[in-house]
Amino acid sequence: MAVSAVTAFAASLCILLLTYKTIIYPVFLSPLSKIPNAHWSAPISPAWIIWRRYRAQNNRTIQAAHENLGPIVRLSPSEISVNCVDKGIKSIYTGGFEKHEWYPRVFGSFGTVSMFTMTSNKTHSARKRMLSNIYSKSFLQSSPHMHLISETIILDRVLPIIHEAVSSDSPVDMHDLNQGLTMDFVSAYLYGLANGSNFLQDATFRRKMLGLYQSRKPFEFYFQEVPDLLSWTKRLGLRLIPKWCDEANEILDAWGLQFCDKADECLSSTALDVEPMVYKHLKQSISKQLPPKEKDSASYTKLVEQQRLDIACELYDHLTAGHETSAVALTYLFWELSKLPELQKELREELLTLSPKLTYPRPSSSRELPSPKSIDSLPLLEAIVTETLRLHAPIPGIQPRVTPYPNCSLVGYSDIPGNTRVSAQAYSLHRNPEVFPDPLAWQPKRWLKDCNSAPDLEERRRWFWAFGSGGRMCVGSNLALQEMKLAVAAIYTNFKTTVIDDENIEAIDAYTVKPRGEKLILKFESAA
Ligand code: HEM
Ligand SMILES: *[C@@H]1O[C@H](CO)[C@@H](O)[C@H](O)[C@H]1NC(C)=O
Ligand SMILES: *[C@@H]1O[C@H](CO)[C@@H](O)[C@H](O)[C@H]1NC(C)=O
Ligand SMILES: CC(=O)N[C@H]1CO[C@H](CO)[C@@H](O)[C@@H]1O
Ligand SMILES: CC(=O)N[C@H]1CO[C@H](CO)[C@@H](O)[C@@H]1O
Repeated sequence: MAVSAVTAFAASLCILLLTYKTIIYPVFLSPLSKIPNAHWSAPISPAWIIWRRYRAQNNRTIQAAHENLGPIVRLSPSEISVNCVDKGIKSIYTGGFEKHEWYPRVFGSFGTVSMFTMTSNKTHSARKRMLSNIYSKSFLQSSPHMHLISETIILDRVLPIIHEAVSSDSPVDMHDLNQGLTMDFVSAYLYGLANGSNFLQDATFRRKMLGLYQSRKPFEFYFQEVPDLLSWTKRLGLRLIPKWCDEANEILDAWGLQFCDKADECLSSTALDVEPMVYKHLKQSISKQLPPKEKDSASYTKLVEQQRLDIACELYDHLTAGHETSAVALTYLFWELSKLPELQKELREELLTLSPKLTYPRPSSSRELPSPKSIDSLPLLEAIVTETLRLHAPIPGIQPRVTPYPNCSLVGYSDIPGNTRVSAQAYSLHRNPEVFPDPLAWQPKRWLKDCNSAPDLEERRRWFWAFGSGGRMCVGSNLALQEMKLAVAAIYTNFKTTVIDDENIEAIDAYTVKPRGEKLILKFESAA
């Protein structure tokens, strides 16, 4: 009798405690309980938002929540989303909140982490210091390597391909071509032009590798959002990720490592077409961390091998981050422009002010291109690129961080506990109608200085988040902008475009996007 009373008491105490911990505290007492719930179940379970993400509806779900409930919403017991600059992305991203584990879970490679996937602030800054200089705007604009890469890719690869399509009256799959263009650009800068990719001229290899790369995308969800489910099913001998995904990973890793090993053989070269800029720079900085070589060199050799993988992982990440995002941006830029012949004409007038002009075939045997600086300062071109990155941000989705200990304040809510997952998304920041009137319309001229619509240009720039912000902001933004502007300038100096087939052009809902149809078929005509 006494014993069962004690048991019953203990059991009810347990139930009470459990109820307190899983319902009463998160729903009524947690500081997070004051934040509007994106769904009634958000305070007690992450199931709702996980389900939305599984259905590939992350961006629209979060967008709808902010539209209905304002600049801060609660998505799950310990996840919130913000959609404002002051007290929002400024506190989180400029404030240096660390990255969530979400990144290394899905974007790791070679069993190690890159600058992009590192969560810790400290290790990240050490790596970023090694790399930011060679990706800075002034460095890239005056780099003789970039100069040669630009000349080669534009004059020997891109323009001849389009010129040929015009002569034979053939349509061009611009999305396919863009991926070749951006891969060739970034790989040439990473590993040297001679040992970089030549996707533009090798369509078969290009389609094979890009196919492998894209094939794994539908499975990112499992790594990102339900890693425990992955490890449990693995223990039970079940496969959520098909075997061919692992095989694709192996082929891509081997490809990335091969680039590095080839670059390593060319370390002593200073020839402009061979010297592997990023590879060399990173290798030099990282090997400074090696201890002096000792007689018993087993551990030394192990360290050297680890560094080989660290470098391969870092550069593989630049290769993938670098080609996919810029290619998608170019695809949407060509799509929007192809619907507006008048704007193409205006752009061409601006491009013809460049000196020398980017006309093709080259008037004489000259291969000189206009300086990157002069291309960069064309206002309409700048506006067209910026507006494309606003409306069609290549990374429109969440960039998850964790709140610092012991607590912090966001959007007027204080005492937000440490280790709360928090994110913002470009998709929503870029659709605020108070900052971007008529947000769904592609209107490059909203970025021009003499465009007087309120709020002012400075405010619009503050809300522009295509490259993120703060310490973890995109390191490749200057490279991306320089290559994109050059490609657009070279093409619209010479050609007019119209859409032939843009079926399923709308973006998939993912961290990095692409058109659902994975194509954009354009007709090119000579502009002259
Ligand atoms: C239009 C083109 C591009 C867009 C829209 C873009 C966008 C972004 C964004 C939003 C982030 C922050 C991601 C996050 O915190 O979740 C990022 C980071 C990064 N991007 Fe880009 N990117 C572009 C091109 C490139 C290129 C060409 C490279 C190649 C070098 C590159 C390399 C990186 C790296 C290494 C990071 C991690 C930086 C860090 O954590 O410090 N990106 N990018
Ligand atoms: C991360 O670094 C930034 C500076 O880059 C700093 O302001 C911030 O406090 C750091 N955050 C943490 C959690 O250490
Ligand atoms: C939040 O942190 C401050 C110290 O920065 C501390 O004084 C305060 O008690 C904390 N609030 C809660 C609810 O833990
Ligand atoms: C990347 C992207 O924009 N994905 C989707 C976000 O949600 C809207 C609907 O709200 C879709 O139209 C987009 O395709
Ligand atoms: C494997 C490979 O293609 N390596 C090349 C890298 O670039 C140098 C310089 O042109 C060549 O000599 C190598 O053959």
